[in-house]
Amino acid sequence: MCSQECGKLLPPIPHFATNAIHYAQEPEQWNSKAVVPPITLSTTFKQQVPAKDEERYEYTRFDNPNRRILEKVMSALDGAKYSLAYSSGMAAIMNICHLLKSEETIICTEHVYEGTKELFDKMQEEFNLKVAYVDCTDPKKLEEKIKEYPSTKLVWLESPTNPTLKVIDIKACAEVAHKPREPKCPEKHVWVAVDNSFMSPYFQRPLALGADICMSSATKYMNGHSDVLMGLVSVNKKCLYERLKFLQRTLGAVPSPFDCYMCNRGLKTLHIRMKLHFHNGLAVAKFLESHPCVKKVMYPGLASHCQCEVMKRQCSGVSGIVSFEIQGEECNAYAFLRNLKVFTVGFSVGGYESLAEHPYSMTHQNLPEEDKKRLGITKTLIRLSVGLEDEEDLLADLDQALKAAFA
Ligand code: P1T
Repeated sequence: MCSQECGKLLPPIPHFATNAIHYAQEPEQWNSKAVVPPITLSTTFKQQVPAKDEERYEYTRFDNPNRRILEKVMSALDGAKYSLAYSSGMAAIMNICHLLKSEETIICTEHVYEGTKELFDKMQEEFNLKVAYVDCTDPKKLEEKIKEYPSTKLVWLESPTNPTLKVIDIKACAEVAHKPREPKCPEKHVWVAVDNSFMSPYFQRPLALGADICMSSATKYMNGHSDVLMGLVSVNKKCLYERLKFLQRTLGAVPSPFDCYMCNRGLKTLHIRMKLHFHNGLAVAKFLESHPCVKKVMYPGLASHCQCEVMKRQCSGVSGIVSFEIQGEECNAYAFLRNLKVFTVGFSVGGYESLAEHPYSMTHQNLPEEDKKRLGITKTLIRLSVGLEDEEDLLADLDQALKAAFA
């Protein structure tokens, strides 16, 4: 079979690289005139007068120079008014959960990172929030769920989803969630949050598509070097920002100045890394689609992906995450993973290095068996995070491991 690409995607976002490199980082703002923002490790800052001043630094949990730079850069990249940084992607999600009051409902797309589901389920069990799951690849199903749960306050989307790379029409879901409901009052407004971790703002900007909250595990593409754990959230509404800012300060799950420095450094090359992740990801997806040891390839950059039309409407590229079903059984999947040499078997995605994992027994191991079955997380499913190595080395490694898996 000859693999086809999905076709023309959105044009690149103007000024993205210039903003990543320069926005809010003019050397004139610090005494040294350093071109690279200096790292400020101090946890406390001298106060000239003991009065409140929003612009001044007081205590590093509240704000610090490296976090402020990173948050400003991130808001420029996400096309947002405000951004906030957290000590991990999960910490960011936890802060968003705290926007809800007890008895309010989160409607979450059923294809979702397992850590997110575990957190939502715990919030339901112990904090009296309601959680309902639905297949948001069909906005009509989301609409029905919102009607079923009049206390809906948050719709949680992830696109593409982890690990089967389903694509959700963010604009259509946001329109459904934002339909006026009776009684008409601001309290009834449903917030739409999108986990953008698998795309980065270089390829997808959820706020421009109508979402209220864009969340990213910056541990992935944003930092891009597999050496920082971080979460980032962007919003446009001041009321949301103020509530999140309060939670960021009081829950205190904030990143260190050093990690902010590192992530900001990673952002400088995000645009070039994403182009190469796309190039290598597409090459791997096409190669796998034509390989006799592979049953099915899931990659939103291929014409065979059933939501590739949505992808073309909402993205300017596709990342390096490719999932596929190997022929045979679990033992063949294990043998494939054991024989990889350039790809490393490990959790996470989005680093410069290629990784491979077995969602059934790794990232999604705690999902009940019936959920795994319904969501297509089979024993023969493999997820790849295609890195920045040479294309021919990646293809050769996959080829030899696939052959060895059936030898
Ligand atoms: O690991 P952390 O920075 O806390 O981010 C959590 C998270 C949130 N959202 C998505 C879509 C994710 O994939 C993750 C983390 N995922 C992995 C570690 C993984 O291997 O899939």
